[in-house]
Amino acid sequence: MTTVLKLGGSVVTDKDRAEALDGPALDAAADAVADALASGDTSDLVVVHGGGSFGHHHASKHGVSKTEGTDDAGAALEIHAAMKTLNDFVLSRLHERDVPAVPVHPFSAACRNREADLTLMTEQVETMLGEGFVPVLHGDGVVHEGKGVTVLSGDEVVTAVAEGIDADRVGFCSTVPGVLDDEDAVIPEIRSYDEVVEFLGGSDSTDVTGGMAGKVRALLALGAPATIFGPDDLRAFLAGETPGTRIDGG
Ligand code: IP8
Repeated sequence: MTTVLKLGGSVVTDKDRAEALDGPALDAAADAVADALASGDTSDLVVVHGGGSFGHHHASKHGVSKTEGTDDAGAALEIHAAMKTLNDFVLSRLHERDVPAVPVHPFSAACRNREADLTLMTEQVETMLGEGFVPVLHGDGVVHEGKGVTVLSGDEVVTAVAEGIDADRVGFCSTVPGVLDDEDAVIPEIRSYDEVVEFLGGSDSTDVTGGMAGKVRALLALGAPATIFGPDDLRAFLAGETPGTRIDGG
């Protein structure tokens, strides 16, 4: 059973301060991952983390987004370096708990064409899993035909890696406990975008920030069932449960 787990950037960093971790939240997530692997509840696990106060700070400083690129290698390197720093923190918290985590930096394994279609190499991820490692990927900069370097969100990495390795389950640990309706109650299951369009702002709403609408649309198109849940439900997800909102486009 192959699982892809996204740790939201807002979960593991302090978004109000540049390059600041949320240490207790990252420790709690690393504890949950280590316990799930030690108990055998989870076996083949890929972790992806977002940018939080690391990547986004540098990307906005240089005016770089998913659609606006830079051809300044120094700016691209600054964004990438910030994400590598966060990746190092995530890896070291996992290693402290004997999780055999290894890095995969999408900057060097991905590209976008002129139509913004993403290609992410995943053979190395499969080989790492086969060797018993836990690959840890992240949102990053990505070279983009005609635009230099643009932002690659952790959400895009999740869908690309899940498709590439044919994952069985996908989980998004986010700051909210799931997709919420207009009374802030968690919607337990979403099978089509039409069911939730009234809560997510319309099927043509733009999503440049990795918001919930874009996330739901991408997950409905994914082959594997996905779950969006809050940090308190991470252990339940890793134990095989489907807390929060289950998204399955069939
Ligand atoms: O936090 C963004 O990843 P996200 C990565 O998943 C960068 O949107 C470089 C800002």
